[in-house]
Amino acid sequence: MLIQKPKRWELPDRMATPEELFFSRRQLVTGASALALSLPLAACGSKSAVASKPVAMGGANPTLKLYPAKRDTAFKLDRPITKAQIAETYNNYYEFGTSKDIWQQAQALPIRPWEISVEGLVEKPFKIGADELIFKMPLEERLYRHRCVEAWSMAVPWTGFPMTAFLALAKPLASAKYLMMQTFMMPSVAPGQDQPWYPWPYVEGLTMAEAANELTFLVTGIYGKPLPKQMGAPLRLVVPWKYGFKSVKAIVRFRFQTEQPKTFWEAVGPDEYGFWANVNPKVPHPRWSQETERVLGTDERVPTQIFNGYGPEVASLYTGMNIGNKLYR
Ligand SMILES: Nc1nc2c(c(=O)[nH]1)N[C@H]1C(S)=C(S)[C@@H](COP(=O)(O)O)O[C@H]1N2
Ligand SMILES: [Mo]
Repeated sequence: MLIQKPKRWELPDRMATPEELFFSRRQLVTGASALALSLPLAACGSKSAVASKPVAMGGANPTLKLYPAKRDTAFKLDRPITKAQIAETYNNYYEFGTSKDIWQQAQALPIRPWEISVEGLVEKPFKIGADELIFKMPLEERLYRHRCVEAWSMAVPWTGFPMTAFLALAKPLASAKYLMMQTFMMPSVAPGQDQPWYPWPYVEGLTMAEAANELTFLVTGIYGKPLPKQMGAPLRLVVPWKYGFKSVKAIVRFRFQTEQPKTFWEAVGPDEYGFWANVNPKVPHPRWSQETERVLGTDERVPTQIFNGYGPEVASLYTGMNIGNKLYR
């Protein structure tokens, strides 16, 4: 490969971590005290305090026998699969801290039992245990690319079930326009949630047409095994044509509604992170280019593709929609 001279926009990830910069900027603007400014840093640095908490083991995993699930060979990659050891130790999960190194902290999350609420505009609202849901759903393995808005990427074998299978169970009404998905709220185990300047709990959303797209996947596993906690166990969303922040982890609530959900990152920085967040190399983030991406586990940068390469499957979702650049932010 070509060794490129770093360009101005080729920020290391720690510089590209959007929200850190966003908050320090905002605090400067509002003239907050040095103490307030030090709080996010202290939270990142308090690893030892977090690590000393007991790790919640939960019960045995009754879904273990479902893995590995059969691979659906329709989903192909243009690059090697990222090594498990790399993908499983380089994570974004702000509930457990703002660094990429939170995989140990995330083990504190108790994931059994785990109740999921299905509510809003559905035939009949219900609650269901994650294990029970997983047993009802048709598990398969899919190879997908993942592109974070911070300009790094990976390619991994997710195990999960199509959102369409979940929709068939949830039975949304025709009046539903959006699907809102929400992460757990448990500040006692997730120290990030003690940081009141974030709009916890983490919320994401899709239009019903996006939710019903064949690529939209609810993930329960990776690398032929149940999902590790740091990657969003017991259940997360994966929408591979959108920036990674759309792929909300550890879901406890699905709500069908008429209003567009106010998402976590939109609430934090509306000029930088929007509802649509479709991958587009031509629309730069306000603070860096999106034209290339660093492939985890390599020294390579590769060109970023429109819709992360999934245009044939999803571009038609957006034709005729007058949402301009917001489509890509
Ligand atoms: N609840 C929750 N979900 C989340 C996040 C988060 O901080 N909290 N980070 C998002 C971002 S920015 C990315 S890139 C992916 C990272 O998924 P991974 O750690 O499995 O690679 O999760 C997304 N889902
Ligand atoms: Mo991300």
